Amino acid sequence: MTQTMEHGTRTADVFPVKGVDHLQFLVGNAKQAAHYYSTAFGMKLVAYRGPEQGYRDHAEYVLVSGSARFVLTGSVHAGAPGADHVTKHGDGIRDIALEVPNVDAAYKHATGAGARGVTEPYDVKDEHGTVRLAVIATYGDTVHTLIDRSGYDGPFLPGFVAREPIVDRQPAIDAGLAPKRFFQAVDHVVGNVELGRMDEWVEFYRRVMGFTNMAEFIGDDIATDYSALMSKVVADGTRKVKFPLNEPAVSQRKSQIDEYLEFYGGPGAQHVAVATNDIIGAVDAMRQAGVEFLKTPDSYYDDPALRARIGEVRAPIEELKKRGILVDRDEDGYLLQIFTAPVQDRPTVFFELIERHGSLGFGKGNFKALFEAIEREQELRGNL
Ligand code: TYF
Ligand code: FE
Repeated sequence: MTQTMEHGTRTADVFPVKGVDHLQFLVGNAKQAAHYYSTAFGMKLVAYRGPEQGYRDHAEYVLVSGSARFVLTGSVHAGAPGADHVTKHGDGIRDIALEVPNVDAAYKHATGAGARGVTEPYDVKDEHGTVRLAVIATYGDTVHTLIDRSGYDGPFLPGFVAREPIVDRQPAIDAGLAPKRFFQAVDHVVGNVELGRMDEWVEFYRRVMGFTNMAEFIGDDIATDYSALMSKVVADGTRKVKFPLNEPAVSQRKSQIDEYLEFYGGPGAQHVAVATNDIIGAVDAMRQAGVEFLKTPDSYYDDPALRARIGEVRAPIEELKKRGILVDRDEDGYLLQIFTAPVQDRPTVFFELIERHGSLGFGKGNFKALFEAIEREQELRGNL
């Protein structure tokens, strides 16, 4: 097979990926986090492993919503591996695991292209079959586990046991207020890296995974005007896996990315966008369950330029305005999006709900309104 590695050329097949397999959150209290993602995010607990399974160090809860899978890992004793990650970063995302068709080939390509290998390919087995895994490092203390689960049909990974949902009734669903699932997939995962390092990480994903730059980016022009950040998006050839990468920009105000880097203690995953097909129902249900969303000022919706640009969308603007849902349109279609406040004590990880109608973008037209909303919160925290 010939591999084309020239800049800007799609590096066909050097690192095929099937999608994001799961996101692993290392947290201070996985039992309570599992409750939060069940009740507030409408996710379903499906698998567990812990001391009861002879797994001595951690309790791990696997929650799903459609194809989105979160693994919440907490230490069950002092000095367990990973406990230092929580001490340093607070609750955060350690692993953005990717499902690949061939772990050995992916690991060999990645490490050959300069990625740091964390764990060489190995098998784990139980009565449900065999899974092959390997781990490579990315920005900060974040890693990508590479997984081939084609030989396995159990609840998550060998060693995990099936678990019943924590809550079997969702009040908002019963009341007809919310969709059965608030979201069904991970749309993108954003990384924050240090000042001046964004292009290196874009290059890392190009070299290591054959990912290419998507057109959407936040450059110098936007950065100096209001965003205080720069951003580029890399994606695999199928556009299933999308990783925007942010770095702080030098500006008069302290960048929201600097705030993250300071409070997280270095680079890490900043936000997870989850794809929904009912953003209105999802926001209502999540808000009712106590999730805080960023406030969008009424002026956003009353701006005639915005109204003209976005045209007709599937819900009346009044319905979006009531909830603070943002709209953006490009040549391919439109999208609806909204952002939560940080979901832990530190101003670090947050979520985005995104409902796409054709648009493959990230809400470029909303950057100004969004970053102003983020900065208002940053100011309230005394970090601007
Ligand atoms: O993923 C994105 O690019 C959008 C916009 O700190 C965005 O969700 C970019 C940077 C940021 C917050 C949101
Ligand atoms: Fe996003």
